Amino acid sequence: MEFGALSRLIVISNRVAPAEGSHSGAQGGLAVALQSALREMGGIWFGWSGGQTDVFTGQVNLQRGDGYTTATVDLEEQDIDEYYNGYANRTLWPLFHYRMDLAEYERGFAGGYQRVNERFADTVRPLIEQDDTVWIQDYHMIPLGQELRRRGCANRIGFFLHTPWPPRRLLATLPEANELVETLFAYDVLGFHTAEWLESFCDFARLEMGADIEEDGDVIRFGGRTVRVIVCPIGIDTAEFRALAASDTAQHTCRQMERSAVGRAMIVGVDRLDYSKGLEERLLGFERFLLEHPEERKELFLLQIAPPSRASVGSYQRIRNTLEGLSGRINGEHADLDWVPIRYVNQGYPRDVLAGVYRASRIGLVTPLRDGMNLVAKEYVAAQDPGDPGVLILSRFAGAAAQMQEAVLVNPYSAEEISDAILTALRMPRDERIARWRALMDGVEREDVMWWRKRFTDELIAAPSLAEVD
Ligand code: GDG
Repeated sequence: MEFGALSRLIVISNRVAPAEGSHSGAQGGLAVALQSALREMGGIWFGWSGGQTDVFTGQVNLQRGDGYTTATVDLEEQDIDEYYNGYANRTLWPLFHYRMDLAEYERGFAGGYQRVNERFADTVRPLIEQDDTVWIQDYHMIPLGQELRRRGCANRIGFFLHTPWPPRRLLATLPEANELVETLFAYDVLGFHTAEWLESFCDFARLEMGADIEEDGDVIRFGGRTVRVIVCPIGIDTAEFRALAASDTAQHTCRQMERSAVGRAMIVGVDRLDYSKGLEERLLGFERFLLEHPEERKELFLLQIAPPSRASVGSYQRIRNTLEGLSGRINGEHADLDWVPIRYVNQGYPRDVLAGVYRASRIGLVTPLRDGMNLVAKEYVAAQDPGDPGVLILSRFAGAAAQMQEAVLVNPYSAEEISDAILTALRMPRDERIARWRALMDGVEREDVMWWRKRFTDELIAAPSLAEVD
């Protein structure tokens, strides 16, 4: 079904991409996809400005741009501490990535999260018109749908989770797990990247809360509400990324990297500096390769790009220190006069430079311990030279692995598997590299980010609205 002529789209997420002056090459695929949906349907993108105010007033900063409007609001310092740095980044993010050891359970965080979601609901509710379709993004905003319902919003409201959904026994450790999951029944459609995350959600709903699940598993009933659950894997803007990889900057970067590699094979990793990305295990797996294959070791090196993220959270400061120590130790122990095994870089680069780096790399090493999807794996594939592509090594615990079975799949906790996979990739004949890449690229092209947002919005628009049901 195509978008209804009258239906505008209201996208709500923690942060908002600017409506004006934005160049699609400068930002991620998600922003590009949501912008294109907003331009097609018209509408509003609402979220936190990233800014702070002394006293929350709910005053919205509206910016009209090319086809849609952004609406942002400032938060108080306590809101930012409890909602963003607290519940979102210290509680839900680690828990949803199976890291109970890092998850902090504090009532203050849970209270702040709820308060900010109520504040968002108060602020955005007056902007929503009767026929609008509302699409809420990610774990920062789980209760927002329910808060909108409490404020009389009978519109179609969908929720998409960009992270994994944890197994039910893990989620049950969260003190307010049931209340939080209950709020998800305010939505009409819930989207997950993989069948595994969706099944974990259904397990919790059924076994911990007594929800009814229809036989084919895609409709759940609880507390008088019926919710449709769908697997809807996000993709990248493949056409855009291919164009980036063919740009002058990318080609220049590619040549520069090849020159600096002096005939050695480059392995690349690109990740936000986050403990979920398996960076420590990756470096140890790479070191294992150096130890197990002394004859090959000076034939390759690892470039790890890891721009810092969420630096005010202690667990992120710790992982940064650990990686600095580990990369320093490995380089100290293995480097030679003319060779350093790891180039560890803590800064971000423009996307066209990244595309050139991907293309110059013989191996893309993507080994998260747990990841909702992982877009770097898809970007790596999209940037390759079809006649001489590199090899993707991918964690079986990334959501992307469900779609990317032709990658060399590894268990990222096993240094031995990472080491074996590097050897397999290095020795892979060109024919096999091309065959695997072609199969991966077909998927990356078919299920791109436009496909993703259309799949979700089509489901949402097809859902019976509360206004129709009542
Ligand atoms: C969440 C979920 C899910 C990285 N370094 C630079 C840079 N990046 C870009 C990459 C990629 C993006 O950041 C990272 O995307 P991922 O998907 O790998 O990971 P998260 O940030 O954790 O995203 C994830 C995603 O949401 C979407 O649903 O796939 O599972 O965790 O696009 O290229 N970009 C630039 N310079 C860098 O140095 N410009």
